[in-house]
Amino acid sequence: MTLDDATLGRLAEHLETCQLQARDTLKITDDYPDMDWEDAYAVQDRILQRKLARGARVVGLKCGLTSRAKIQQMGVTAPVFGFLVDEFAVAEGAMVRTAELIHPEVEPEIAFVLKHELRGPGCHVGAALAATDFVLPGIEVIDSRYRDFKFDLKSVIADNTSAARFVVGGRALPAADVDLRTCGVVLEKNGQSVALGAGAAVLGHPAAAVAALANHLGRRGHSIPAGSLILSGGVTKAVAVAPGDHVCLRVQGMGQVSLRFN
Ligand code: 0L1
Ligand code: MG
Repeated sequence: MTLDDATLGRLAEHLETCQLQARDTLKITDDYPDMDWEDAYAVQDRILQRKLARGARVVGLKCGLTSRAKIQQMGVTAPVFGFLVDEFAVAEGAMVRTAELIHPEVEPEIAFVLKHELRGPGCHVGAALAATDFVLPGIEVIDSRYRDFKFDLKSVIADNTSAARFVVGGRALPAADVDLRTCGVVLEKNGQSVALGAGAAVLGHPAAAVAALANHLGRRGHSIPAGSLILSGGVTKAVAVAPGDHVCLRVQGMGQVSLRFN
């Protein structure tokens, strides 16, 4: 750690205020170039503590930057992990208010719900699948608090990996009933297909992202609790949305889930 407690708290307050007020900012490493990975996750933890203190509930976890498309789009090198709280959750087919967001983009994801706790290090695809109760389609709405989505990995980790809204829905399937590597994913905006992919785009198998999350938490003395919902990361690049847009994600064998924006 290179940052003291007061600085971590100040950065968390700054980034969370930007999120709540839909205001953008410059990346925080501009002012704190020596910030390390621990500092970055510590800022994220403090944002979570602020939300919990106001009565928020953790409803899940997320993996980000887990596909080549996303890594290339953002010019970064490694997966990142964040939290999902109830204020981010949107009902299937519901309206998302873009006035509450800075520059929202949507990502097609495969969501996992665990029936058993998953604890790393040492987790692999098999362990993640064995711990999975079911999988279902999910759309994540990301909204980096950084101006023009210009950031580095540490800044984006501190900003809770751009988490803003998400929806899950469609048809929940036992993981054993679907080949998550070859299942096709089609993201439509206003009735036109705008991004296509297959599950294998996510680290070779979306369950590998869940295992990576368990290993990340395990290194910090935590685990993924039974019952957790996990977004495994965008299968394709993210797609910008604007008021009036309707977005629908279809995942092979798992039906569809949609969102509208006003
Ligand atoms: O969920 C994600 O893949 C996003 C991670 C953060 C980077 C971004 O804002 O694109
Ligand atoms: Mg995502």
